[in-house]
Amino acid sequence: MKNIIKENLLQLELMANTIRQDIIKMLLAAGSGHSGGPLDLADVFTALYFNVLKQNPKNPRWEERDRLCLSCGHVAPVRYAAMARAGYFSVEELQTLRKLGSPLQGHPSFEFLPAVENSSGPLGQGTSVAVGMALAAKMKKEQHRVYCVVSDGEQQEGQCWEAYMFAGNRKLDNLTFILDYNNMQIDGYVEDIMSLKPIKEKYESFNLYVIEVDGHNIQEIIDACNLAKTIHTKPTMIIAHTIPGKGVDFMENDYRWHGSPPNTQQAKEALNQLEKIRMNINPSSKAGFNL
Ligand SMILES: Cc1ncc(C[n+]2csc(CCOP(=O)(O)OP(=O)(O)O)c2C)c(N)n1
Ligand SMILES: [Mg+2]
Repeated sequence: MKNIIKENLLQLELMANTIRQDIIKMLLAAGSGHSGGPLDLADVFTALYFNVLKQNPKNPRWEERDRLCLSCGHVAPVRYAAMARAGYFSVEELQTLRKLGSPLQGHPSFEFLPAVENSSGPLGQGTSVAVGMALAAKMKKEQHRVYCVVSDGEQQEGQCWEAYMFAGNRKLDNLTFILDYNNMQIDGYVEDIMSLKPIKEKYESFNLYVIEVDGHNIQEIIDACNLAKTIHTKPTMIIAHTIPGKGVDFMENDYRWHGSPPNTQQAKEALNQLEKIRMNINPSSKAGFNL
């Protein structure tokens, strides 16, 4: 696959870092919410919103847009931060996360923010919504693609497998799932609670085309999304191997950060660490932040 220009890749890596910083600030302001999953999905959402998706942030319901469903709704902060940075709404609005009446509900609400495509929170449901959208596009001979981000703990929901079975059966090759394979769920490690292995073979037996990527390598994520467009007669599942809490050492690989926000001191430390990472990506790009 063709490499995207190195400078562009650098910009995307900086964007993922900015989104991680946004997530920390949002969670601090909200005083509740999920840290681990959103932080690890920053690279996936950067790839989607800043390279992959056909979209128009100023006209979010543009008919020809690609649809991005989020099935594991609790990781909403990463989607909101990516949307704000892409121009769907102001970055300042991120501070209203989880506030009464805000478009940025704790779990995405189509009613409050139609640009999210689907309301989600109950795990599993988004997979069926995405399959329905992909089927509808086929029936109407529309050219847009449907993307759906799912999580590994979510794979324990039977509904996911009904959706995959249907998608494979109907050869929905306009549909790409991305799995956040971070080995973390609400109260422990997926491997200990209910292993998904052998996950690649499971998906393949449901007639999905499977690609495995390093979920923190933006180039690999983009390449996989492009490869999926060339696969005919099968939906694609991109397994993104990720580290929960990515970028903040005391949050990484610790399931207690699944559903906890940082306090002020932890947020300061997290932002310091992320700022150091930013300086390593590009020393002349200091973001600056205030708490
Ligand atoms: C149907 C349903 N059952 C239970 C829950 C409660 N719940 C919310 S997140 C979560 C853990 C899911 O694992 P994963 O999405 O992999 O967690 P993460 O990687 O974000 O820590 C659970 C059980 C839910 N939202 N929906
Ligand atoms: Mg998980």
